[in-house]
Amino acid sequence: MQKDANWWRHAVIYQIYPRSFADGNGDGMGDLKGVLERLESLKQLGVDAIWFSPFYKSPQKDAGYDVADYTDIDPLFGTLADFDAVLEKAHSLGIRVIIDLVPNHSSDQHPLFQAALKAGKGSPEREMYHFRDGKDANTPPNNWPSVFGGNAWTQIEDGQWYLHIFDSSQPDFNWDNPKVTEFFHGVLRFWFDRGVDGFRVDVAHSLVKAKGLPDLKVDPEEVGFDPSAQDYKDHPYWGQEGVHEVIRGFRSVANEYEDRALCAEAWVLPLSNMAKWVRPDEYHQSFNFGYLSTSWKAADLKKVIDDSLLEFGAVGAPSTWVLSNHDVIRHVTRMAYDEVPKQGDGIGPDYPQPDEARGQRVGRAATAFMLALPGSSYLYQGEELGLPEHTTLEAKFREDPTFFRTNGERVGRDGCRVPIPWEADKPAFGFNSTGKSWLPQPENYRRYARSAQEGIAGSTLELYRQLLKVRKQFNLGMGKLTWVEDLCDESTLAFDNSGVRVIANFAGTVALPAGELLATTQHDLTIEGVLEHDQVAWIRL
Ligand code: TEU
Repeated sequence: MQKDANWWRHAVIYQIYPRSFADGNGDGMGDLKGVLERLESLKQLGVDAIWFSPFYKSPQKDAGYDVADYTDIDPLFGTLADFDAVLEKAHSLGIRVIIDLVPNHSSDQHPLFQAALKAGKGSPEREMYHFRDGKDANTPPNNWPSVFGGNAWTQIEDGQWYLHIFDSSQPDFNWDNPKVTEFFHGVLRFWFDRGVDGFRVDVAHSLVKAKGLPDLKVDPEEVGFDPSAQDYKDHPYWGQEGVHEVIRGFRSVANEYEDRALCAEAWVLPLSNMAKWVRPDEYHQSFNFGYLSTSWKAADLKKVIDDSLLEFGAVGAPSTWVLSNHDVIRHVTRMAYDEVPKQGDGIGPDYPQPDEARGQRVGRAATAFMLALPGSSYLYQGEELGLPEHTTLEAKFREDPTFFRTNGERVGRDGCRVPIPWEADKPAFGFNSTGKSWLPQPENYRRYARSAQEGIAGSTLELYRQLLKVRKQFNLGMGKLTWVEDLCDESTLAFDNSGVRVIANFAGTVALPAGELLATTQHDLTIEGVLEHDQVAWIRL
């Protein structure tokens, strides 16, 4: 791997969701062998790094975000040797690898939690987690809700309760206990020593809880998880000041090694708050969820980009940009609607179905716009195919704990996690050779298969390849954005970055300025032509 201490400042990072990328052993569940076989395709796509969602030993109650052993691979996905092989091959292809750290909670099957259960009330083992007596025999210690629905406390046999901000199978660690810090520094070193290039840190904003675990002052039923509805200054577990000390600890471990990077998954708003997470001695990057949540509207996009560059720039950090991941409705489907369900709620067969053509058009434009922005971008597996959400998944296939904890009221996130299609005419669309698939693939995935797009001018796959190629050629990730104010109004946005002019049209048509057409979402567009609505063009200045 070439040395580059700044790789994370400009990298395009591709998220692999191991359950659904490629299945090497044919059991219907993706695995590391499958990843190894398909790595070349990511090289051809032109990404700089991969982020792996969890592949650790886990009972899979929350698709692997319930870790029972932080330093071993679940047999579902393979072995440590399989991981080493993936890492080696990725590095030989010039692709860096970051993995997921889940420090807010473990699985209830983790030996530390099992020991805590056994050791009993008041023991040092229980101090690794948050065990408390209830307000009375049947009332939990406070009113905190679980992100997945219901209460954040579960009572055990001896009457005590334990805290879980997510599922009851995911007890929260007690980050006031130095033993927890020590444990996770060990985990970081284990993987850094093995050669990983960094970590994406799960729910990075929730690790530290307010002293005494006070009640939420707002109605938990109402605000639940929505970050925009919460007052962070006063919130007892999202973005507590003490969490920054924990982050500095992670950073000092990363600094023991060369060229490593840490990215925070912190759903905190406003952006000025999020920027605190990427101060020079904290995380290198943080997902820009403000950007993800912004709809395809010229004025809103301009504002969120300006705010991001300003706020992250003020602390010397690059901005990141992201449109899709394994927790949100895929962006080509989100953008097919005027109104979409709340983050995490998902779309089921009873919800109005998306306008697929609109979603494709706007979604491709949104990506072409994003990939020209300076900073680092995240892509979610399948989006390079324009893959839509599975919006008609039947209840019997659902696995997301959100579905079960809300009695199906919120269908949850399974629709964006369906195995991706590789070959249109193969079983399971080439996900494996047996045709098994842990979630059924909808029939329209055939059209989106990689084989149906490879070498086809105007396909989404070829669009992504071209965008990534030009982005690299002009080093857009390290560039500087300047708005072309004369071309910016309520229906058009234009900016220059490193000798490339990017024009996005939101309504009507717009004439293109002179210059070589480097990339465009509008197939067959020529420089003499006009850019239609919801299309983007990159032009050499
Ligand atoms: O997600 C953190 C998080 O709080 C949300 O994205 C959440 O998934 C969503 O709001 C549910 O409605 C991270 C992981 O990305 C997610 O997959 C895990 O389920 C969660 O942490 C718990 O580990």
